[in-house]
Amino acid sequence: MNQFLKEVLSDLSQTPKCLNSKYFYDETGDRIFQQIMDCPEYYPTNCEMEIFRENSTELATALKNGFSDFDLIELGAGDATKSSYLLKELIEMKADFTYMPIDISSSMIEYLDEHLPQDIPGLRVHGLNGEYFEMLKKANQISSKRKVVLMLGGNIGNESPENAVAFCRQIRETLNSGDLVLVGFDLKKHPRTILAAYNDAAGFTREFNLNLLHRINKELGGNFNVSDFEHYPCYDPGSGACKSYLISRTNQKVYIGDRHFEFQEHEVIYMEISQKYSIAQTEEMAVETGFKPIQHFFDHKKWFLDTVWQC
Ligand code: AVI
Repeated sequence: MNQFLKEVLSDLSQTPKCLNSKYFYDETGDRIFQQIMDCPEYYPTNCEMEIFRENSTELATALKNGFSDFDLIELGAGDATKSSYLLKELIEMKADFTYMPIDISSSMIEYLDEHLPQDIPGLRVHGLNGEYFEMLKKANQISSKRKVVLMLGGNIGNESPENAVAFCRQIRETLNSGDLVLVGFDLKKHPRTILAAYNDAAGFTREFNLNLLHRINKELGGNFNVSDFEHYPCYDPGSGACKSYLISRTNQKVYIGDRHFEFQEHEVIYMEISQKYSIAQTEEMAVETGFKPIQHFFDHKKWFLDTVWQC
């Protein structure tokens, strides 16, 4: 049984039912996520872009940190738009480094391997296609140079705070004393600003969530009647958890292959968490997971934080 099917069957057997937001990103999901990033309410991408655009020299200096040579690893590099600012700056500084983007998408890695050295002459790229921890291990086998690891986009927010701590600990275990990481956190701000970002007027976030039901229908032989589910985002300013749910509009039975799942009217499927942090909470997380927070970079509204941690 494939991993996607296994997880979906197990997640829909939980109380409350849930699905894993890592499965949002099929081809349609990627396209919808691009629309979310372009919509006026969704601020995190623009904030982090501003940090990279406006602070590229300071960022490059902080990450180079006097190393003569190092490997710059990016977890979930995507098309590397943000990191390109940093890569250009490091090349201008004549830093001796290899950029190692890690991504689950093989076409993205092929694209980066081919295009980045053309766009940024002098850049050495060694793309790694696969799961984060497996590829981090591989990066350590390929080279024993100092490591600088980028974890951008606020992706860490898509883990519960407990899982985020476990994730950082696991990253720390793959690194050596003195290595650096740069982590992007979406910060707590006015609750209405946050809720609006996950409840955009054009309905892209709703489509993003519902697309996972379409994906289950297409790939796993499901028969979700997608219009029988309503998207319900909410933000708890106390805990900083922004969560999205799909709510069954009616009593219904859904088949996935030969398994079926009963839904009561108003029953939920918990879809995604986008956890928001205070600056102090990010610092506590660093210390709790074996890092030392070294330097903070903010956008001008202080809505997003890219923070440098040292092992
Ligand atoms: C990828 N990740 C950081 C996005 C977020 O903000 O949690 C995913 C997303 N979900 C809904 N809108 C965007």
